[in-house]
Amino acid sequence: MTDTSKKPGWFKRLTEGLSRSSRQMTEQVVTVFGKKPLDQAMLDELEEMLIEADLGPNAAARVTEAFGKARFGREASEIEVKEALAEAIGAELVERQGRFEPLSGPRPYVVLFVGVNGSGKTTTLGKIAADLTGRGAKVLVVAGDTFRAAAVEQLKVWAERAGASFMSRPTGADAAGLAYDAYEQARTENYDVVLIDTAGRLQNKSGLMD
Ligand SMILES: Nc1nc2c(ncn2[C@@H]2O[C@H](COP(=O)(O)OP(=O)(O)O)[C@@H](O)[C@H]2O)c(=O)[nH]1
Ligand SMILES: [Mg+2]
Repeated sequence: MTDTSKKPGWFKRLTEGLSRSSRQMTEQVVTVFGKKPLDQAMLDELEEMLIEADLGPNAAARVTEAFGKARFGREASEIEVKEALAEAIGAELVERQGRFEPLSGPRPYVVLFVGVNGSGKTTTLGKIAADLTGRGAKVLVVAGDTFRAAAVEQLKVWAERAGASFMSRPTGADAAGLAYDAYEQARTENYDVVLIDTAGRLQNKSGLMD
């Protein structure tokens, strides 16, 4: 078992950090846009803010354009600014929304989380696990990031919070073997979903991806 005394602190810091960054961002946007008619300089500033908030330059440009289209030359109240920005960001996400229906179709449904370090694999896995167990699914969370001990601990916290089962191996163990065994176990024990975390890698590193 992990040292449970550490968990609330870690989780609290995480959620506080997340809400702090989105709050700062919103306050910044409202300060810049709430007071006068929207002009190009303000749009440039918005684009910069979005890039600083890690949106990616292309997405930032698209969101800024959509926001500008709706608001250019107009003064807006704080609530209107927030709504217009939320709408522009929402539209950006809808386009990329894939069909993710793990609870319909054959079981177990297996999801492998891949991507660059720090892109949010483990956190997203935790959120999805919580959503699925909340809907009554039997979920197995697998620590396929066998590279770092801390990665295993981080995922274990998420699994416990979600009420999901958890499977891991000692640091350095073969990740593919673990994934295979997890799948076998999920089949025998009638799990609905298997969520497999992996160590970070760039998508173009085909050796690592394989
Ligand atoms: N603002 C924000 N931060 C996030 C989100 N998801 C993850 N993070 C943070 O990004 C960092 C890396 O997340 P993690 O899930 O460990 O990424 P991984 O390396 O891909 O597993 C952590 O500090 C997370 O708290 C998100 O949706 N929004
Ligand atoms: Mg991770």
